[in-house]
Amino acid sequence: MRKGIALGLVLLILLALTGCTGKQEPAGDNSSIVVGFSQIGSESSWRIANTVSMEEAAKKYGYSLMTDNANQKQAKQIDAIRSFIAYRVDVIVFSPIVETDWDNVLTEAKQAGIPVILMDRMIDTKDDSLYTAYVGADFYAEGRRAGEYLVRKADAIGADHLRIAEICGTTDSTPMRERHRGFMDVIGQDQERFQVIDSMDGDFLRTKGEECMRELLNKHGADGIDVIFSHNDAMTLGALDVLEKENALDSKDMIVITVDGEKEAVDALKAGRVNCVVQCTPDLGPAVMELVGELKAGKALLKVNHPEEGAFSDFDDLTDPAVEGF
Ligand code: GYE
Repeated sequence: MRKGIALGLVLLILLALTGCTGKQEPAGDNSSIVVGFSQIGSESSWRIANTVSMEEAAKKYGYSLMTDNANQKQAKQIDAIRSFIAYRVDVIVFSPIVETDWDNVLTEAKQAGIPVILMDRMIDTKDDSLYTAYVGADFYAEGRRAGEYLVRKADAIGADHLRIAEICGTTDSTPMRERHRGFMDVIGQDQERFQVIDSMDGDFLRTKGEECMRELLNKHGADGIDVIFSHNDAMTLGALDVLEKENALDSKDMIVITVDGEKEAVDALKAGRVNCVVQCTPDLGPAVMELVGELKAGKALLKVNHPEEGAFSDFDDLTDPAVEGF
């Protein structure tokens, strides 16, 4: 009997200490809500700005954020998610580097009762219950915007045959697949006029963008390329470095289309080195933390949450202060 009372007391003290009394968190102090965040890496300015957005938003909402940087390795992301499960975080947020092979670890999270929010990229799964919500860009729409710009540009300059070199993001990642698909769905309507002569994997890295551009110049020569469609600014800036170093643009006009909208790329647009910047916002932190709050309040979440985005190009008034990068 005395043993039972003692045990009850210990339990009560533990509940009081851990705050697990089933009551709502006191307003203004959310620090007991732990968000485990697995980030892909630091491959681009986009990624770095995205990490900052997550950290600042978590701070604003008062949540404790546990961040792990996977340095571009899926295995490291899986390890991080497993350690968040072991730690029993309240919510797992992660940006899947590629779309495939997440079912096992996400089933473990589900069995542990920990909700998962996908941030930035999607997964390929037959079981949608493995994630609670997705916050990220509509990459297909971004690809279409790139294609629509090219059609408009071709009309404006009266081009009837354009040879396109595509520098792609990480193979099997959502932005790579969907930007390509959206772009092709627009330009593929007119295969006589728009010919994709090469598609290379630049892994969203500036250094790989340089490598791809060198290879493209070796294979086709500057004269054989009319358009570069690059899936992110980092690779575009790397490609431009090579083109300019090789003086490849002296006698040749290339149409350069890029995605993201970081400051250096928007400055390159203003300077006439780039023709079109399709925007992709890295500032996803506030929307993610808002969803964490809704989850904790027991609300049902909207499954897919896209930010609003657009594009800047040489058809716009580039002195407009609204034309700026992140
Ligand atoms: O475009 C690129 C980054 O997933 C949207 O990843 C993101 C992409 C972004 O490395 O710069």
